[in-house]
Amino acid sequence: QQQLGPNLTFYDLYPPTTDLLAEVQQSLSRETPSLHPKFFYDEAGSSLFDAITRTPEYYPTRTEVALLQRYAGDIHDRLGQPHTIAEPGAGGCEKVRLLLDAWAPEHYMPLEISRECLLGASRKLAQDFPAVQISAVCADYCQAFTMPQSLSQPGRVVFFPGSTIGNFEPRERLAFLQGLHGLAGPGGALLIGADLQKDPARLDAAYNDSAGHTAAFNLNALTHLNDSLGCQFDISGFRHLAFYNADHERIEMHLECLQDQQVAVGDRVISLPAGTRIHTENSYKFTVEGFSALLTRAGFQPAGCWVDDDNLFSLHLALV
Ligand code: AVJ
Repeated sequence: QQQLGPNLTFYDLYPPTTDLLAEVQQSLSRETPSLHPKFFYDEAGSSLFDAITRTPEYYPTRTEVALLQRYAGDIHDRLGQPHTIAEPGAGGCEKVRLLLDAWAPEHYMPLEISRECLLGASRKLAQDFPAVQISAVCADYCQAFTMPQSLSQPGRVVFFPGSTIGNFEPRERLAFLQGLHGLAGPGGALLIGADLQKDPARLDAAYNDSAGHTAAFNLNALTHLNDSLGCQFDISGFRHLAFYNADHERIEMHLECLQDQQVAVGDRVISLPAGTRIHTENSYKFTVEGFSALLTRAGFQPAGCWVDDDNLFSLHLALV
C-alpha cells in the first residue's frame, strides 16, 4: 500500500497476473462471441461514458443524482451514522460526493479497476474532503479479492449506483449481491441503483444517443484491446448495435462485423465473418418489487426504496 497524502492511502489489488489475453481469446472464440463490459473502461472509455451521461437521451445518471440529492437525509435517517462508505466501481467518484457531504462518514473506500481513473478521482476527493480517510483500492470487483486487514471494519454502507448491477447475468447478479452482503458486513447496508422497465423506445434511445457517444463507447472496447493487448481489430469494420430485448428485459449492446475479418488476438487468429455480432453488454431493467425480492434472496432486508416522479429509476436501501 502507498500513502499518497494525509488522508489518502492507495492499495493495488488488481492482479496483473490476470491473463486478459486468454480471457479475450476464449470469449471471442465462442459460438456467440462476447467481450466483458470491463473492457469499456480504459481512460478514453471512462470519458466517453461521462459524455453519455450528459446526453439528453441517457436519463439514468441525472435521475439518480436527483434522487440522491432529494433523499440523502431520509436515507441517513434509516441508517444511523455510517462510519464507512465502500463503493465498488467508483469511477470518477462524483455521485458519492453527495453522500460525503450529507453523511460525513470517517472513511470512504472506492474500489475501481481503472488505476488512472481511481488515482485521479481519489486525489481530488482527498483534497475536497480533508476530514474523510480515503482508501483507494485498485481491484476488479467481479473477481474475489481479499480485503487488506486495515480495511476490515464491518458495518460498511456499500454504495453501488448507476444500475451497474444490470450488467450482471441473473446467476452472477445474485452471487455478486451476496458478495456485497459480505463487503457490508454485520451492521452494514447496501444503497443500490436499479434502472426500471419502461417504454422500449425510451430505452433504445438511451443507448443510441444522437451524438453517437454510445456508439463510440462501444467501439472503443476494440481500440482498448488493440492498445492494451496488441489485438488488431479493424475498428472501421464494425458498427454499434443496441436494442431492448423484451424477452430478457434487457438492453443488449453488440458490435456487428461489417465484412469478413481475421483478427490477430495474441498468438491466435479469430475469424469473424460479416454479420457476426460481438455481444459487449447487457443492461437488465427491473421492477421495484422484483429488485426488492432479489435483495431479499441475496440475504438483505429491504429498508426503503425511492423512485423519481416519472418512474424511470429506483434507489434501494437494504440492511445486512
Ligand atoms: C454504467 C453499466 C450502468 O448499463 O447503462 C451506458 C453503461 N452502456 N450506455 C449502463 C452504459 C451504454 C451503464 N452502466
